[in-house]
Amino acid sequence: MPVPVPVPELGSYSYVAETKENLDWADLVTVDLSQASTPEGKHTQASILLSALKEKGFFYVKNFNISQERVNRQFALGKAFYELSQEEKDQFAVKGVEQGNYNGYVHNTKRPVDNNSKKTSLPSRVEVYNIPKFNGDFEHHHPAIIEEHIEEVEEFARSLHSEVLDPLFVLLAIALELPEDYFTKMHQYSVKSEDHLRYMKYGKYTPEENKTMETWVRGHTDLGSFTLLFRQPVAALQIRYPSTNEWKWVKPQDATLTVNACDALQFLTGGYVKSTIHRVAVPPIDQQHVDRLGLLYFSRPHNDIPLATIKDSPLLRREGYTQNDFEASGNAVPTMEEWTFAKQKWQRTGYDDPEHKTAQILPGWKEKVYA
Ligand SMILES: O=C(O)CCC(=O)C(=O)O
Ligand SMILES: [Fe+2]
Repeated sequence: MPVPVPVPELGSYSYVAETKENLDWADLVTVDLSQASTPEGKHTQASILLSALKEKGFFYVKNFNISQERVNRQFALGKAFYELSQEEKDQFAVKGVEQGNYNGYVHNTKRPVDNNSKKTSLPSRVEVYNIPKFNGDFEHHHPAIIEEHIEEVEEFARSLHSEVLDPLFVLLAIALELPEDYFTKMHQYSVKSEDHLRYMKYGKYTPEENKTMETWVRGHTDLGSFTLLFRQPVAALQIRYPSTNEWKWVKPQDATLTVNACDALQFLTGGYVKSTIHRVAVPPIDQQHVDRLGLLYFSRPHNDIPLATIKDSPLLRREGYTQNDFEASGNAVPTMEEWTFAKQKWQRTGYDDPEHKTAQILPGWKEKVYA
């Protein structure tokens, strides 16, 4: 049922103009969810999705049934959150980062901003506010500006599940020749998983400061199933093509989401689906005068799902994708919960340790920081 859009007392959110620079854009396909209601349409969209997952790991999604007004209000809410004082935001800091917890506010100024040939002494200006599921498994404790709109935030998060993720999981199941509910059953909103909705701010640097760095966030893969990125006009996201290792810019497309497949899907499919490496580069000069605000959703399988290669997919069997790295090395397959906390802990701690960039985070799995 469509949700009535409340009066925008948050103030409107205005997007910066797109860059005039001719960047080396990634060539990504678009999954059209409005075409996925008939059996033939589903099969067509499933094969588009499959080609994206095999080749690039990133794709666009359009016609997902969530109005631009609702998206704009989430950006406005994110902007309002970041306008709070540092002291107010710090009251909502993640508790237990060292244990891999990640719900709440993080502003990790100790995190190195850059890992490339250029060395900057400037601290990271990335701020993150992660909001967990509203299914009863997680505490919700937010600043007043979010609390006042909490029902709308919940509605938004739930509709990302029902309008975007569930349809994508059905297409993925069809593509892998599995029963249609194969993945939706392991991504139910009511069941415990470490999903989060995120407002993310990349504080701007001056052009002079930007010259001392190449990236704002180093190359990495995301740990869950699919990450949803709402259209963000400041060009900065780059993906590394799995086939050639070239870095390409992701072009913001009107009325689309950018989606990437993540580690859990790579493990579940024995490496068939690519969890693509991506990073956030310094934006082009004509967009360096603004903060970059992100609206993202990180979906993950239920905490108790073991990350073992799916054995029932005729396609995976035919193509020889029968083992992931844990299975191939004879190590125990982690549950999604074990994997999530091991990787989040690694992502958030230990940068000072020279071993960090290639640390073993679980038996059978080494993580890596990419340029
Ligand atoms: O801001 C972006 O475009 C990407 C952010 C990202 O990769 C992440 O938060 O994992
Ligand atoms: Fe990411």
